[in-house]
Amino acid sequence: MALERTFSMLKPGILSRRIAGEIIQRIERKGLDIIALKLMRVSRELAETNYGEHRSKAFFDELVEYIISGPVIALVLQGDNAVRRLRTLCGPTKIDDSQPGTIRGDYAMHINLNIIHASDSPESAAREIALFFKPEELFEWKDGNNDWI
Ligand code: 3AN
Repeated sequence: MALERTFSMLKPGILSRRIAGEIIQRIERKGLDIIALKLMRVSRELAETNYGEHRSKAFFDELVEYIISGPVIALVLQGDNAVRRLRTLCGPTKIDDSQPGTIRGDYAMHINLNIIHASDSPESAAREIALFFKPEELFEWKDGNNDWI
């Protein structure tokens, strides 16, 4: 299996709804290693760069305004097939396709407020991690629990 890193962002709204702990707990319980985590405000420039592929879409301005509207929690997660595993945990982008049990299925009502970002490929993950974190902000670790998951 491929050991991968992926990038995730808990979007604004998570803090004000006081559900950051619940979401992070789901990620931890799945077995992904948190190797970087920070609370930050995303600048307009960073938001526009991160979502650059959607620049021509009608929802782009609204998406950028939402991402910069309050602090986010940025994470780097590591584990076997981490990119796919985290996407599965989040559920599909379209809320009506997100089953109960997934993060979006359980916590989100609207596509534009779908509460969590997860990289869609190892290449996107590498690009996004580099945008949000310096290399020295990443900490790999191991403990005995890895033998059980
Ligand atoms: P994902 O984040 O699941 O990879 P993308 O990359 O298609 O999904 O979309 C990025 C973000 O843009 C989504 N998380 C969502 O917040 C927003 N978004 C995507 N499609 C729409 C839409 N049709 N209307 C409003 N917002 C959207």
